[in-house]
Amino acid sequence: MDGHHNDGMGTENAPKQFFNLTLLGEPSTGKSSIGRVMDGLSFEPNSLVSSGARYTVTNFLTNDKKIRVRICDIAGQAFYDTIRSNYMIRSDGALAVYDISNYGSLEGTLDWIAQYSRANVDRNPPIVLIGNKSDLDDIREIRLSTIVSFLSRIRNDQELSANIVGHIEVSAKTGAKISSILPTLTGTTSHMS
Ligand SMILES: Nc1nc2c(ncn2[C@@H]2O[C@H](COP(=O)(O)OP(=O)(O)OP(=O)(O)O)[C@@H](O)[C@H]2O)c(=O)[nH]1
Ligand SMILES: [Mg+2]
Repeated sequence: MDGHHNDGMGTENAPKQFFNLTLLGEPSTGKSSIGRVMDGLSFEPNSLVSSGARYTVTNFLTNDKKIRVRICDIAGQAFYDTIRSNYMIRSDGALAVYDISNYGSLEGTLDWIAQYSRANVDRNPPIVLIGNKSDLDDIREIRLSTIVSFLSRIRNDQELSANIVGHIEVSAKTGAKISSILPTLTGTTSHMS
């Protein structure tokens, strides 16, 4: 496991606690790309397939509140469920990422959401559903109406008991809406777009 430290906001008043953010979703949906852009790095068109999990730490300012976020980027191809769950425990919130141009990637988030919710069953942390690659609008396979029914399916699933707090379409490539992610997840703003 490697990582880098981006402490661009000074350390004097930095809170000691981390907000542990977990990135979930099928391979190639853009989890690592979103993580990179949230970290203030530039979009990398030739992103490498992740293996295992990677942690990075970044400071964010949302509504005048400084939060220190530790992002755990899990490889979509982490097939072994037990290993995958180990990366999910003690998480404070998650992004369930799908690709708007790939219908299967939305269905694929279900397993991730179920596994994440089981791993944190005692605390029920918030999850934001993220439709990435909004720049690929001309080849989109997922519309907002699909998301509305998908979300009500999840909310009515007693067994799943997943705490989905919002949905946002973003683009790691253009940077669109990336800055809405944390406010939505931490409850400072709500989003359904
Ligand atoms: N057009 C477009 N391509 C994107 C966007 N985000 C990521 N990609 C591309 O999609 C591919 C996969 O991106 P990654 O960030 O590596 O995806 P990942 O979810 O981390 O994949 P795994 O590590 O295999 O689970 C790469 O070729 C990215 O350049 C986006 O917003 N728009
Ligand atoms: Mg990755």
